[in-house]
Amino acid sequence: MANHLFDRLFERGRADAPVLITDARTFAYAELERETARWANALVTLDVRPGDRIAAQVEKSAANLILYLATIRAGAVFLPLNPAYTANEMAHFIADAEPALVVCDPAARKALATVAGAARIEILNGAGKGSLADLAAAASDRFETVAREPADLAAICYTSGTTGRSKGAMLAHGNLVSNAQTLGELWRFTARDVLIHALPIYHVHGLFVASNVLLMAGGSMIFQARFDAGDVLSAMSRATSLMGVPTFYTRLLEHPGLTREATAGMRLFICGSAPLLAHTHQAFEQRTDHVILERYGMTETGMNTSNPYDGERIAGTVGLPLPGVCVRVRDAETGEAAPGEIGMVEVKGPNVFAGYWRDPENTAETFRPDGFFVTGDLGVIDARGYLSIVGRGKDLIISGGLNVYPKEIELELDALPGVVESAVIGLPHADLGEAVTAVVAVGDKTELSEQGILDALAPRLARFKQPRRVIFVAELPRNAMGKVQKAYLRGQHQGLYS
Ligand code: MLC
Ligand code: AMP
Repeated sequence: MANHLFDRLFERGRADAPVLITDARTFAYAELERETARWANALVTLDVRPGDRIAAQVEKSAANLILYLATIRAGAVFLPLNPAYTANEMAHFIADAEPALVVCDPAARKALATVAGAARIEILNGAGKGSLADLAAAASDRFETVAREPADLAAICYTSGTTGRSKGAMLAHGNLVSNAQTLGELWRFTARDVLIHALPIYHVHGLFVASNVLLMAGGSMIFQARFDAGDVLSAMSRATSLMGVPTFYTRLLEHPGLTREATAGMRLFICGSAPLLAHTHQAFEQRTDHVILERYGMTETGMNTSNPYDGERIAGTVGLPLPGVCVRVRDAETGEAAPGEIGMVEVKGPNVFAGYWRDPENTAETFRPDGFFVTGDLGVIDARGYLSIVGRGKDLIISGGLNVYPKEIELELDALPGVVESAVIGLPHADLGEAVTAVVAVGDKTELSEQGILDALAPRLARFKQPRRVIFVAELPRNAMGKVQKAYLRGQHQGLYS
């Protein structure tokens, strides 16, 4: 079987079978393959060489997916970025990854030009002539896929580090091929499947779990630009499956259209990226008779565990290790934790990434000498082998399935005049799971207001990272070691959004 991710993605799909269904157009596999050839030729015209990084900060669209596939096909490395990032945030990704090309939407071009350095900027689509789409339209629909080995990079996905700056997780062809194949088989995806694809494709969930799995199975995707509960429900009569973050499921439950009848033709609902409350799991089953299948993963590893397809899907757990993936829970003092004991979740397998881009120090720190990757998640394995994620060893907030590292926000807050120091915490939020909340200690004479702080952060941080609320305190609570007691702050303010 082929090693190349691109070859594997196009191995099963029948030439005339639909693969990508958008409001504007349905692409068959053969059409999509030809489009990727055109776009790969366009990239070569722009001097993109194998191994070059191509950064894409664009809204979700068919062209966005085609750019990803064409990048892989041309032997280059795809670097997807949330279109919500500000130019300030983009500056770091571009300086760190040194992409040959930055692809953006027309409205972002001007701001990006101020931070792009030596990188060339191209518009994905639209805004008159001269976009990448125009270049591709004029190019040949034949392209010889550039050979790649399993260890060669296919993508770099940035994931925030504890230092407050994002690190690029290097994902190789072998990582992505093995994870998509394993998941497709485990979840029984076939050419008959139609996935409602409402996730963004700038993260591993929408890009590698959803898109790669469906393509590799020869199935199709109803591609929706963003999640809307009504649109997802409308698509269900034509679909077999949905992948989402917990917010998708809580929002579906709030919609009166979520009924047994509406979901009768669906075979599988999958959830991940953040903890799914057992209550949501049970409420969904009561309303629809479908038992959500929860799985667990992360940018650096792709997926690690999944509840079974046939066996019992247990609410509050993330299931069993995937075939070929070793998962262990380690106690800091005694080594391997016994069943029922909480410890750090560590993983090893063909899914685990090749390290952080140009960051050997952080890479070395997150791997054990025996090759296990330290996830930063705290878990417990029960007697049946099911893993539950019970907390995080890393200081991380997950809001609506998007990760926010408090340190990054704290650095911005601390730089504001009048702020003495700050602590950013996640508080329970019915819609987002956790809501980013700033606790700010200010000096005596400060004139700072909540709105003033939010306004100051707005141009610096993507909207999803901006605090929903700011709480002012005289000073931050600290323990005997002088460490800020975030758990205490979380307890104190846990009802803020209820
Ligand atoms: C958007 N906003 C968010 C937000 N998403 N704020 C906090 N958290 C979020 N996740 C902002 C919007 O800009 C908007 O700003 C306001 O909040 C309300 O917007 P909304 O209309 O409610 O948001 P919506 O566009 O509906 O998006 C919410 C969402 C979306 C949950 C549907 O964020 C989403 O699709 N999340 C999925 C993320 C994902 O794919 N994660 C996987 C990571 S990979 P304003 O200015 O209007 O107030 C990974 C590994 C793994 O974790 O295991 O999978
Ligand atoms: P990311 O860095 O965006 O890839 O996010 C990965 C993190 O999301 C993991 O380390 C976990 O903390 C969290 N996560 C993913 N899936 C789940 C899940 N099913 N339950 C709990 N946490 C999850």
